[in-house]
Amino acid sequence: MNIAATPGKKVNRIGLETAAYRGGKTTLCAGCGHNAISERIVEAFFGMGVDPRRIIKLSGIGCSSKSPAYFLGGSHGFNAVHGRMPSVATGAMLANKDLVAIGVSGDGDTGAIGIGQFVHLMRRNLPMIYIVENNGCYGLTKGQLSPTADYGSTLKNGVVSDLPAIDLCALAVQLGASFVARSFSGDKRQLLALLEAALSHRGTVMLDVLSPCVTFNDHDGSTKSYSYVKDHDEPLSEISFVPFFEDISVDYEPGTTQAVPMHDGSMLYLKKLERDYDPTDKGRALQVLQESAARGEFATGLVYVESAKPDFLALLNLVDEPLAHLPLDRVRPPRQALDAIMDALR
Ligand SMILES: Cc1ncc(C[n+]2csc(CCOP(=O)(O)OP(=O)(O)O)c2C)c(N)n1
Ligand code: SF4
Ligand SMILES: [Mg+2]
Repeated sequence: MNIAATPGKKVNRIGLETAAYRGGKTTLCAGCGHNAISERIVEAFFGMGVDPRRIIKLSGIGCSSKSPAYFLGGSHGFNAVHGRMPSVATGAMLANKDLVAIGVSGDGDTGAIGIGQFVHLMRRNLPMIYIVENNGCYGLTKGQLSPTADYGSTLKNGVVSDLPAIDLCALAVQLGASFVARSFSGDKRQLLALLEAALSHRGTVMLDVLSPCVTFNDHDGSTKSYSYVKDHDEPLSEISFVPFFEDISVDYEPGTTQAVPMHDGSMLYLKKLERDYDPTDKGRALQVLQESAARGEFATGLVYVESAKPDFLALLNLVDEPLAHLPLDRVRPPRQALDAIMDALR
């Protein structure tokens, strides 16, 4: 893909225009929340000036998992088997730790068939952005209830969800993800700020985005419809993001605004809303998620962050050069070394 900028067009800090961050034309339904998320991904990667050739897009199976085809057309991509994207992401990052990984999954892909893989990804804190486009149903297979469907909510045909919902944010916080956030596909400002901050974080970013399915789950009995989410969105704070390459000094009142330094030197400013919320307090994060869910509300914004936590690749103590770039003689023990091992076992 040619990513050279057209003269006269607005370019980002690495000289690329927005077109270099777009993908193919969407084939999802008009009005699907997933399309709005793809648009914010394009904006965030353009705004942060990430080189598309360094990015790997990953996904599983579902309408949500189709969406990487609609952004970052010049990046690497891997559309994995249903629920198995975390293993592929782990392998890709182990092979080339210089990549920027963004995974897009669905509430079915993550919360049902992929829950085992999800759990281990969260506890490993692999450096990647993991987005769940959460519509409370299996959109691609015509709208069956997914494990994030709220207890008591209904399908269009009246079938009631009679099991408790899995809260993927609570699970991620509890298991060790170092950046956990929830947003809504219809909240452009909050979602963009979270995506930009996600690109500045080193570790697993789990971003649960409520993303209504207009075709199968946008009716009155649903708690993942546009109108329900709009009416029950409880932002934890108002988020402003200042990237490391912009020299902006922000006036903020300590006490009402919390400044969160990011791994790359960017800053996140969180203006506290109704409650006194501190996203570095794990216990409080879990408590707030539980309390808001019990009220039938969605706490949105940055739920939990632990900037200094070592990521999985740091724990493995890999050499600086990406493994995929090492010549064979540096990754394969010489014959003499293998012979010595065999002799020692005789
Ligand atoms: C191994 C396997 N089992 C089941 C399916 C059928 N299937 C395809 S997508 C899907 C669920 C998708 O739901 P979700 O991840 O929430 O994505 P959405 O379409 O809602 O965005 C299922 C069960 C499959 N493709 N492969
Ligand atoms: S079926 Fe639902 S989830 Fe799938 S593209 Fe259409 S609106 Fe989106
Ligand atoms: Mg879904």
